[in-house]
Formats: sequence, structure tokens, C-alpha cells
Amino acid sequence: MKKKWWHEKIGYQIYPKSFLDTNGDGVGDLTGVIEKLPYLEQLGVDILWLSPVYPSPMVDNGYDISDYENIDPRFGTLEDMDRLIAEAKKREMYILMDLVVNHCSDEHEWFQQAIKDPDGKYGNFFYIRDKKDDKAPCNWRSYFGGPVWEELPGHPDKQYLHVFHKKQPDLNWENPEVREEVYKNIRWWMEKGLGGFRIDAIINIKKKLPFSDYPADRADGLCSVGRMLEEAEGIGEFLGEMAEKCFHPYDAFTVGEVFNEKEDEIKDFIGENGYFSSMFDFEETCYGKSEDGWYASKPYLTPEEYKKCIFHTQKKIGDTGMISNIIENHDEPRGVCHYISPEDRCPDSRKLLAGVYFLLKGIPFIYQGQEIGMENMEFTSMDQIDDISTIDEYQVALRAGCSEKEALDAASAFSRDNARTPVQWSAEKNAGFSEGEPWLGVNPNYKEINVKSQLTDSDSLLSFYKKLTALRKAPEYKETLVYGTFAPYQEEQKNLIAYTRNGEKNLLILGNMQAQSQKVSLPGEVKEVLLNNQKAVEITEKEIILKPYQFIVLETAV
Ligand code: TEU
Ligand code: CA
Repeated sequence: MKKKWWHEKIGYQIYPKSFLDTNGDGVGDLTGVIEKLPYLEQLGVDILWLSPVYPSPMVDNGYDISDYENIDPRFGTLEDMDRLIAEAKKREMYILMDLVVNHCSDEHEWFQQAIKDPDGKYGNFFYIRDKKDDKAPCNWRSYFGGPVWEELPGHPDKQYLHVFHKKQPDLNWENPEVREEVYKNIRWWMEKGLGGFRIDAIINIKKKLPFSDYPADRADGLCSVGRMLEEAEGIGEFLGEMAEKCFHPYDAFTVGEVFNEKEDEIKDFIGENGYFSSMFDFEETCYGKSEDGWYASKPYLTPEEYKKCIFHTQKKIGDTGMISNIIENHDEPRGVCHYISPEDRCPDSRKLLAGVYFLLKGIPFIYQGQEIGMENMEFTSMDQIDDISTIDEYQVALRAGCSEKEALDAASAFSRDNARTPVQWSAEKNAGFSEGEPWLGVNPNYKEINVKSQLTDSDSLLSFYKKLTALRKAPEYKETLVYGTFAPYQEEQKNLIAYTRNGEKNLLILGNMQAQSQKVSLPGEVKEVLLNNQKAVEITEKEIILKPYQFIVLETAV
């Protein structure tokens, strides 16, 4: 693998709205991010991905952008952004912005112009179709529920396409003028000194045309957009062009939100000269999610299921490129709640999960609050919910015959708001997030789970994450942890998640995800114990006895 500057970095995702509020309006801001740079530096992360901070009506919390070349006043100013980039650079940290270009906001100038003159230049920036016999051009269901077609304001005879919310009209990537505008925006940001971009929902930019119906997959007579994506071909032309015109000239780091790529496409996406530097592994995020909705999905994975997912991805990627490994992001439940069953959830199992995913081959990303083990909310009423996706899924559950309680339970298990509650900085008012009224309720467990108390506790999850980042950067082990091969170890042994990383050194990563001890045979002589989530280690000549929920990293002779 040809070495790249970002290979040995560690990512951290910031959801600015919920990170830190410095002016008391209840909304996190860029000044808050700047204030916490020393904290992030200490944690050992160096690529900071910011969820969108552009001007936005906020129906989807900034994933509906009304101006690509500015900052929403809620978050600060362009000067704040410049300052953030500069302050980060001083610490050898890089800022990634979120590139949301499958769609913009209906309040974006382009869409406003399209409404004024659907047959003019900007009409062709979107997918606008005439209504025929009062029927929509196709029966696709949007990701946030309901049809993807919506009447074009002021034009009862026309409809426009939105695969997400109706306030997120899809941009017509088939139109070269759209692509040029997008590329111009990207370069404008890169010129400011960004490290690169996280690329939102990108797989949706290529539509299967002409629009046509698919067999309905629910009682609403609609079919998931995902079905269409399986048949859409040719996205590579757009992505290759974007990479060549916007990313490669700047040696940018880009990480794509890529779902359901085909196995033979991995090289095109993240191989040398791929469209992106990296893409997220979503195998474990998707596992157990039902086509029918959250109410029918598995609220958490067993250790065997989790192992199956991460190992499958590792084997699939091999040496083709660098995947980005996560257990959380702003769309998912909290990792400790989703990947650890309620019976297994304890301080040691949390560290185990952290260690297991973090040392896989690829770029590890930490999502804000994950480093202290923030947990899902137990929502007791839909009034506590802000997220549009959750509001839809709640209705889906009720329509499928769930009781209100069951529908609320599904929301608690999967709501995107689980990840969006304010970061718990301390045991003080509003968890130290804001002096004002936070835009979204703070998780009531902030007195027990917060940064301040974990900073001074050498046994905390936060301290453990610091050990993980330090190990990945340690001069003696860096080469092995970044470039070394991955191989499953004793894959068949139940509730054991174990693998080797072999490069300059030989490392064995072992996690016992059960309440009983278990014996594991060793590949050879143990040279050193590099990390342990417990005090003792029980090693005989050929075996190690792992205590309940023990996680150990060993350097071995072979
Ligand atoms: O997500 C794309 C996506 O497919 C998921 O949002 C998924 O469908 C959704 O989370 C189900 O609840 C990206 C962003 O990460 C997400 O926050 C945005 O809402 C979405 O794009 C639209 O921009
Ligand atoms: Ca604020």
C-alpha cells in the first residue's frame, strides 16, 4: 500500500450542535470546538470531522444546506471557521467538513430559482417532472417516509424528487453545470486549508433512469429507494471526476458514506487512486436492521454477530485500501448500547468493545461522547424527540400495529437523537454543555457519566481510549497497527473476539465477551502485554486464561 499522510491518523466526529455551547443559546458552536481542541489533542485524535455547519433551515440539522459557502450564524462565522482550521493546524490536526451534495435545501437559491422558472437553467439543477394523470413518476419511498415526489411550490402540474425529506430536493448530477458548481464549492473550501471531507449519502447521486416503479415492499404501495440503487449504474463517472478535479489536486483526505457497494467496486472506491481515501464500514450498523422498520429490528448484537460483521469487512477489504472503523455516528444509537447486550454491559466490556474495533485494520473514528461511554436515552415521550427520521419510524411502528409503548421502545433503541444529546462534560448544570436551555435534552445520567470525572480517573473508559490512541501511535507499534495484516484468531471459539495484526511486530488482540472466564491457546511465546483492561494476566506456556470481559493486547514472538 502506498503510504499516505492520513493513514496513521485517528478520526473524531463532532456534531457541532451538541458539542459545546459557548454563548448560552443552547446550541453548540465553532467557538466551542476551538475551546476543546486541547482536550481532543490530549485524547490523541487528529482528524476532526464536523457535521454540517453551513447555513440551513435545520429540518435535518444542517444536512439541508441553503448556502454552501458560508457558516450558519447559529454556529458562528466564516472567521470562526478560519480560526478553527488555523488552531487545529497548530496542533497538527485537520478539519473535515461534511459534503452534502446529493441534495440541498429547498431554501437554497438554486431551488428558489427553479421554482420561479422550472424550464430555465435552475430547473435542470433538480429532477422536476410533469404530473401525468395525477400519478407520480415512480413509487419510491423516501428515507424519511412517504413518496419521494412532492409538488413543486406554485406549480400544481409539477413535482420534484427528494430521496430524503421534502425540504431536501435532490440535485441533478446528470447535469454537468450542477457538477461544476459542486466542484467549485469544494475547491473553495479546500483553498481555506481543510484536510478534506466526509461525503454524505453519496451513493444516492446516481439514479436509475428513466424513473420507474418497483414492486411495493410495504402496505403503503411504495418501494424503498435502496431497491433502485441496486440497479443504478455508472456512479463512478461522477465520483472519478470529482476526485480528479477536487480531491487529488489537494491530496485531501475523504471518507465516503458508502452503503451497499458491490464487492468488486471496493478497489474503485478506496483503492490506490480510488474515488475516496476511505469509506466507513457499515456492516455492523446495518446488521439486524429490518426492511420493515426499526420496530422489527434487533436492538443489539450478540458478540458472535458483531464478530461476524467486523471480520467479514476486514477480510473483504484486505490490503485493497483503508476502511474507516466506527461503533457510532450521529445517525446511530450509542455503541455501548447497540454492540453490548444489557446483561454484558459493564466497565470492562465497554473497554473491550473499544479495544476490539479500534485496533482493526483501518482508520478508527471516535464519535463525540463515545470516549466516555455515553448511552442511549430512555425516551418516555415523543415530545423529547427532534429527529425527523425517528418521527417517521414511530409512525411506521404504529401503522404496523405496535402499541405506543412498543413504538417508543423502538425509538429509544434506534433514534438518531441518542447520539445527538449534548456531550456530557461535567456533573454541573446541563452537563456543562450550555448555560442556557439545551436544544435537545441532556441524558439524565450525566452525573455518573461525564468527561470531568473520567479525566482524573486512570481506570475510566476515557483513560482507556487514551491508551488505545497512544498504542496506535507508539513508534514501535505504529507500522504494525496501521499497515500490518489482519487475520481472525480462533474464530470459532464462542464469545471470543480475537485477531492478529502482523507487520514489523506480531500482535494478538483478545477479547472475552462473556461473564465466564475462557481459555485461549497461544500462537507462541508472549513477549509483552501491551494493554489490559484488568489488573492481572494469567498466562501459562501455551495458554492464556481470559477473565470475564477481559481485553488484552499481546506482543508475541510469531
Ligand atoms: O445519511 C444517509 C443515510 O442513508 C442515513 O441517513 C439513513 O438513511 C438514516 O440515518 C436513517 O435513519 C446521511 C446523514 O448521515 C444523515 O444524518 C442525513 O440525514 C442524511 O444523509 C441526509 O443528508
Ligand atoms: Ca451557541
